[in-house]
Amino acid sequence: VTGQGMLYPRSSESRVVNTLDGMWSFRMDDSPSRDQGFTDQWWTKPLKQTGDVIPMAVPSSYNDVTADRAVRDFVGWAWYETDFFVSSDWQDRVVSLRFGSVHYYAMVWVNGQEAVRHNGGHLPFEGVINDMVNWTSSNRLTVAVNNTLTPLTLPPGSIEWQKDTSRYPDGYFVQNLQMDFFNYAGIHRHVQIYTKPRINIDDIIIVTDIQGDNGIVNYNVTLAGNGDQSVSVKINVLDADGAVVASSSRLSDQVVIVNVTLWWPWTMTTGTPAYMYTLQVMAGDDVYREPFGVRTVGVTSQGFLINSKPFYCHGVDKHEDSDIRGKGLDYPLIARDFYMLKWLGVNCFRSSHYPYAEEILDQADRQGIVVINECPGVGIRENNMGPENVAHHKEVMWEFVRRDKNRPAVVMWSTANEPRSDVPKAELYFGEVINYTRSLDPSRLVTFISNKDYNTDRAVKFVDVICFNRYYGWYKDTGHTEVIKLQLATDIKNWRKTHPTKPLLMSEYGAGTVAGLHQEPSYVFTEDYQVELMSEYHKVFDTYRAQYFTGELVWNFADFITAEGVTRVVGNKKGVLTRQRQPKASAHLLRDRYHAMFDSK
Ligand code: GCB
Repeated sequence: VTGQGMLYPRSSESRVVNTLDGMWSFRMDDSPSRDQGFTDQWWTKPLKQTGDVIPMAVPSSYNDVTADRAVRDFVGWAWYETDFFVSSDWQDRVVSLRFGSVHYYAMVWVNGQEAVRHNGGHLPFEGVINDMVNWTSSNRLTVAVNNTLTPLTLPPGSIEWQKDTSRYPDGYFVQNLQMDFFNYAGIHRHVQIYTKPRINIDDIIIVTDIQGDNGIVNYNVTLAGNGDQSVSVKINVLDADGAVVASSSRLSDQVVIVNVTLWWPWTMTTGTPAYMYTLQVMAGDDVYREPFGVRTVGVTSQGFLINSKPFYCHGVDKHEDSDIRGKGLDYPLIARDFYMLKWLGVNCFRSSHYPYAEEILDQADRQGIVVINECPGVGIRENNMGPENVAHHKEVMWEFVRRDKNRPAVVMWSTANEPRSDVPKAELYFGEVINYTRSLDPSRLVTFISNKDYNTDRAVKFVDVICFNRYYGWYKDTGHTEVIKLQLATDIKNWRKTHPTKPLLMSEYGAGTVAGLHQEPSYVFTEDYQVELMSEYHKVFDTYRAQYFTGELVWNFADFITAEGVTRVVGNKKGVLTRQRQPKASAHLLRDRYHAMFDSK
């Protein structure tokens, strides 16, 4: 009755969506074995019978909600529990339990029976629970979450044991990270129960094209639960006012929107920004409405094309990160971030370093902000490039493309951030991952983010756009903004010489800045230094912008928290906004720059 699709749970006349968000019960398994929950089968009884439980917000990271360091820094299995009812009217329908994301490894039981498990954060998963639920009484939902990162997870990490008992307590270990952000954990996005008819719409793929004034919509609908039964099908394309502009009675077809309104990024002076259509699919008793935009993505040796027009990306790198909730989904925060993206004049962001919530991408689609969609492949080292790693990486790309394939805002997939792309293994690894991703979605571009040099990197030859991160005047030549121009220009020219057919995008540059610190002459960590450093980069961007340099992303949109360390001052302070999303001086610099770009395409 259910297939491989992962359509967003949307209510319709045939579908009901209930949320299980709220306060759940919570406990950590801090037993010496870290495995008591499995030995004692905690899912078979109410969690409070296994020991003390505390209240925990869902969705949220659990780390920063309490005042307890043991919760913040916990590594291992954390257990959650809640109760729910289902309507007895749903017995002859498919009842699914869906998680928007749980970080990292999740196991789910309903009334003590396993419903679903999932390997990896940031992406949705679901299970059909009809055979497990009580239709006339309460149901117990238990979720076990393990945040341990190992050489085989994505992102990879490792556990380091301290065996010297004269210096560390028995069984002491730490989680080592290969990434520069806090490993927030827990049930990060919505938990929903939704129902659909037995014969239902399982997946919808939409790929658009443009012919003159017309929009070409190629779509493919997959059904589940129909067996050999023939099902009546009606497909309508609705415009933004709900009027039918094209239709078909086939599951797979090409339809034409005459005089189409194209989807454009909001700051382009051409066209209507972010115009969205809806594919209304009616199959048997099921109805599903999938939003989409009509636009094309292309690339030449000179840069990006959207709807065959050059697109210069002036944007930011982001994180899902905020006070208290960590990586937990939060609507006020999403709204604020988009107001501030627009305030800054941003037309593009990268979902560094993992897939963001679907509710965030909805806003990108509807507000016309282009997304470079990055997978959780951050910090891949040579020992993370084995066959098992490749297989898991491909699985993650498959889940990621399945989730976001119909989003007009997404123009490029980023398969990794700053891997060891200078080792021979990287050639095999990224050749396979990048080509696989391209085969999953030939309608978009594919890349990874390199911090290696033009003459050492072995994987950029596979990408459509060379994206590179540099910290001239920060990690190197600290305090010396005077060398940035020369070093960056040399860098750009070298990339071009070795890869003359690939446009370039600066995917990170920035400086750590504690809001409120000022000094003249400037000094590292002051707002003045950040402004000065960024201005030097901008001069070089402007030299190459008319040529093959196709975009700039500043690191970072906002300050964010990291693991504790002596190079981080309560987290990474390279935001142009504070963690509370208030501007530093550099935000005004960027705003003036980006707004001036609106009309200079
Ligand atoms: C990078 C990483 C990013 C870090 C940043 C920094 O190159 O991609 O995750 O946070 O540098 O601030 O060091």
